[in-house]
Amino acid sequence: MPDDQTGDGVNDSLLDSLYEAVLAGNADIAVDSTRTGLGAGAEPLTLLFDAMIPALEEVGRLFESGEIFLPEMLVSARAMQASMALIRPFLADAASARVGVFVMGTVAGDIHDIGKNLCNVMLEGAGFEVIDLGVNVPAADFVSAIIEHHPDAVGISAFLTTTMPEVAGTIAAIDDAGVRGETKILVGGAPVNQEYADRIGADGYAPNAVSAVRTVKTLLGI
Ligand code: B12
Repeated sequence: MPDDQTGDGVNDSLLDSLYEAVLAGNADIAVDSTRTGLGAGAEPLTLLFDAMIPALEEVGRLFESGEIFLPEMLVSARAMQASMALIRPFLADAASARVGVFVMGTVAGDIHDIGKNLCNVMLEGAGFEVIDLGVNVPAADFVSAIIEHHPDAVGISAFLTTTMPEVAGTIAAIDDAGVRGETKILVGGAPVNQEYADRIGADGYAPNAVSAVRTVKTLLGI
């Protein structure tokens, strides 16, 4: 069961029901709980970080230990995405001025996008124009996007240990194409860490969407 870690007074039973709904993959209840919470003035980030994300972490643990299988993981992901759609406007509309352009994508071979999408929403909320290349993005497409959009920063996301080498490969392709220029490269995703980011020559790493915004702003001197 999640705690009200942010202490903004959201009813614990609402957080519990949202947590259980995402865990069980019940999108209807997840959406209902999210709507009720938002209607009662709950902080969107509390719903995310104290209920929805812990539920997906538990889903990952249950999958790893063989207690649930891919279909269960999929319905939980769908419940999370349905709830995130309600939260998105609260986070994305916060910015008053545009501070930069951010190109984001999940590497080739990888279709995980919930974490990436959450980063996008928070970046938009901080004033970035986000160009989302989607999932399963070949290194060459990151290079083309840099040539086309001249972004202030590029985010490369990976969620599998098997697709982590694609992060390094993408940075190498950007370097080889001679388009790194003034662009800062951030990397992230569940298996990525600061040590790996340093080793492959990324400019920054962040473990979650909140620190992704903080890190890119620091890198760009905003
Ligand atoms: C949901 C999920 C799925 C969904 C994805 C749906 C979707 N649209 O994304 C589905 C069911 C499709 C799926 C499929 C698979 N999955 Co999966 N999945 C997960 C799960 C449970 C949750 C991931 C998630 O969304 N977390 C919530 C978000 C909010 O957190 P996050 O992803 O970490 O993102 C945050 C940070 O990482 C950071 N961040 C993310 N991106 C970026 C980018 C930048 C630039 C920055 C700065 C920061 C940043 O900010 C985010 C927000 O705070 C994880 C378990 C886990 N603990 O991560 C397994 C997990 C990632 N999956 C796993 C596996 C094995 C698979 C499959 C191979 C299973 C299979 N046998 O087919 C397939 C792979 C398909 C493929 N080719 O990509 C393993 C990976 C193991 C490993 N070490 O490689 C995990 C860890 C589960 C486990 N414990 O075994 N999966």
